Amino acid sequence: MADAVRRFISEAMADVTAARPAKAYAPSNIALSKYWGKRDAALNLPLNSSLSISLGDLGSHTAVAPSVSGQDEVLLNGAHLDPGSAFATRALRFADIFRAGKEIPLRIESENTIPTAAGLASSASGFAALTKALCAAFDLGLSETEMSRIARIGSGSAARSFWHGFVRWSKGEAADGWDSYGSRLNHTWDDLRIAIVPVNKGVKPQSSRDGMNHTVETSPLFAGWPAQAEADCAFIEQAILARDFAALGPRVEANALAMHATMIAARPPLAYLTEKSWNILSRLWQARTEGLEAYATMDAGPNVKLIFEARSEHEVLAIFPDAAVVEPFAKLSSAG
Ligand code: 2P0
Repeated sequence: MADAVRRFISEAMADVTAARPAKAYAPSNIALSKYWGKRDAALNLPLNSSLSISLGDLGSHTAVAPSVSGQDEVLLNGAHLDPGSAFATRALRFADIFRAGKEIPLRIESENTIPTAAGLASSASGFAALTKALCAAFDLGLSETEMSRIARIGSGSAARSFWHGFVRWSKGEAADGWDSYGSRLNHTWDDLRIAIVPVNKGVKPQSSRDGMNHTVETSPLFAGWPAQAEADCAFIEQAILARDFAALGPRVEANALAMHATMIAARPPLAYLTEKSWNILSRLWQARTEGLEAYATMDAGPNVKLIFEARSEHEVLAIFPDAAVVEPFAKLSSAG
């Protein structure tokens, strides 16, 4: 039997027989409190809640249109993909949740303004933008909450990419995942900055999905993770509401390092962080002993992201001149 989300979509799609051209944008997001581990792999239901900051203009633009060739077509960053490739298969399988056996050939075209698969969460913005574009192409008129719940099935972190600013993805309790979706924190922090310190723009050796499952199955340190992550998420939300950077920064970094510790303890070990990543962390920790107030977070890839306030930007760039600084609350240009 279909799960609750699939039943919901099939009811919304009941009278739909064709797509119209539609475009959508979704920002990428960086988790300040991480999602790592699933309680249901098919529905992408997490073992713990997570909280992210969206990256404004850095994200995915996705267009969906009827395919004139009559065959499904998937393009990524301007290139036609083999329909059997991993990315195309995942995108088309996701579109099938909407089409549910109906003959509606689609052309799906996605452009990332961030490097794909380098641990900068392009699957999050990609599935969020694809969900928005499919909902518009089929004229479903769904809310962001409803779309977040659907996008989660494509990629868990996509549940957090429907809003700018801070977003909390509550893990939910229901077995069918109905209460597991993202919601925006009604709180801005104009001075907050994220810097991406590039280590490697290439494709990572192991997908976060495989890495997550391997860690849950084999890491003796994983048992302590879900409760700690839940506590970190609540603490980080409070620090944001209080706009208390001295509380926020250290907990963001500790949460990321605890996640990486669960991976390093997996058997065999899983290490997304490379020697360059650790060198960046060493330089950061040294600078902190000299007064810098910046903290690091790392995802399923080697790049290091720094979080700090505007007053530290000059100092951060002096130490990491190749860092790309993002202003999450700046007025957005094309992002919409
Ligand atoms: C996060 N990551 O919270 C965590 C931190 C990576 C490390 O969400 O299997 O691509 O598609 O649900 O969403 C990356 O995992 O995994 C991720 P799936 P996803 O941002």
